[in-house]
Amino acid sequence: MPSSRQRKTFDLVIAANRLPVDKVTTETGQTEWRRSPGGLVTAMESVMQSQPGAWVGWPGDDEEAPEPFEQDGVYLVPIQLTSEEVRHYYEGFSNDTLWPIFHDVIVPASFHREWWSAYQRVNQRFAEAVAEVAAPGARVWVQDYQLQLVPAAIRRLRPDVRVGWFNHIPFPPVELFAQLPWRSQLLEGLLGADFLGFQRVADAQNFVRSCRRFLPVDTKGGTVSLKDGSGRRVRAGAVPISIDFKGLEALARTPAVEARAKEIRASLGDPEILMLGVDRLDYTKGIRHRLKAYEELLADGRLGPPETTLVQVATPSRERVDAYRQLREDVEQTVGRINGEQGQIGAPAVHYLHHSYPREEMAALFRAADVMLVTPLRDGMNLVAKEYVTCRYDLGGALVLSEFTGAWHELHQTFSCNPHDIEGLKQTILRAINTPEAQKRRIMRSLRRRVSDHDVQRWAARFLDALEVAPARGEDAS
Ligand code: ADQ
Repeated sequence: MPSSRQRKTFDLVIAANRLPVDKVTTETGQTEWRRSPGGLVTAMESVMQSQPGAWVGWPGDDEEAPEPFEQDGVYLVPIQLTSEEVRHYYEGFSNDTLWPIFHDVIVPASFHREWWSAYQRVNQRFAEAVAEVAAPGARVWVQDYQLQLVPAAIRRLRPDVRVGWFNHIPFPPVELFAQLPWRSQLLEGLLGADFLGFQRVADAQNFVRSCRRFLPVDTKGGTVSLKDGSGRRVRAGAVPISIDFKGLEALARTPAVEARAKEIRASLGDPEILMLGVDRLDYTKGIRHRLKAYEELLADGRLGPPETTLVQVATPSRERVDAYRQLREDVEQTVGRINGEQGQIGAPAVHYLHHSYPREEMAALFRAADVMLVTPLRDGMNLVAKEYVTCRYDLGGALVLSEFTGAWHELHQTFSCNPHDIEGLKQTILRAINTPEAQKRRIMRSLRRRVSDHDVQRWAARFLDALEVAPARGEDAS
């Protein structure tokens, strides 16, 4: 309800772990907020053009959060977290409990009751902030696994609003979800929503199966009917996320990006085959498997520098979580070994870059690469795959894509791989190199058609449409 501070209210409210801005300190020591360039921000821009909206999120540090402020037409509502909450809610429960369980337990999950307490507390804080800025009957769109208790908490505070939730990561099979000591509470939290969106049909099905197994509900297709006397029905469905196809393609076509792509190839010694990997440094992304396959191809003499080289860009990520520190050590050791054994003076076998880059540089890298290696062991979608094909308006290049990504379900005409099968992955890489150009161009054309028809603007519109038509109280959902 509106507070005594008379906050503004909005018909559309986004709640996401992070605000869509980063805090930067200028040369004069002043604090400024700069728009962070994620896909979600672009998607929301398209929605918020027609109506103003609010965005509730964490500014990304443990400093005192500022009062709500407006930037680029969006009303930003910062949620303050203490350093202990950052450790327990964010690094702990979100990234060391939920993330592994939702990604096939590639590394073991840690369970700590104090992390769970912090998760509950922070989720409640998000819900209260949403309740304050939502206009009567507003649509609230909650994002991702960090905020699974928010839908029910909002419903308790504001039964008049319509709540949607979108899961950017996979939803695990019942057998893995079952490990969570707080599985029922998480499901109950989600069932506060009217519509729950997932990347794949299989993710929505996994969610519905978990509801059936752990809660007293009825399910039919993608609809969960609550038996708590409310008569509520909640709908779960697949709405795969995408990217800003037009915006990125336009950037890739600029002369500056074209020139930079040529410059990159030249500075790598104009190799015949430039392979590229671009990932957050995360154990889900299959970087170790990719490097192993590449190392074996070099050792077998099937590939080698200077004719072939691999650029691996690995964005720093979650460096205070042990599994991520370990991964970084492993990857850097492997890169060192490959270069030590297979590199030549002036021609390393792997160029490893542990940095974040501006969008222009990423587009230039995509334009430069002959083979894009996207080999996750599990990934909700993987936007890098879609970005690569978007930048290849020349129909050049080849995408090697893991079956375990959401993207594969849309782009399966590509060079598919199972990254656990190192021998198979090696063969797929060679196939991506050796397939005749005409055939590769046909493949690239069909991949691009898919992404251009299903861009991020369409994703946001589809989600909001699904939220609109999701069954209301007591309605027949079949
Ligand atoms: P992520 O796991 O972060 O996202 P991804 O979908 O690949 O994975 O998105 C990463 C984004 O970061 C891409 O836009 C990419 O271009 C960018 N990026 C990567 N390295 C970069 C670098 N060094 N410099 C600059 N930019 C870089 C989660 C889920 C995914 C899901 C998305 C969206 O894990 O499965 O696709 O959310 O829902």
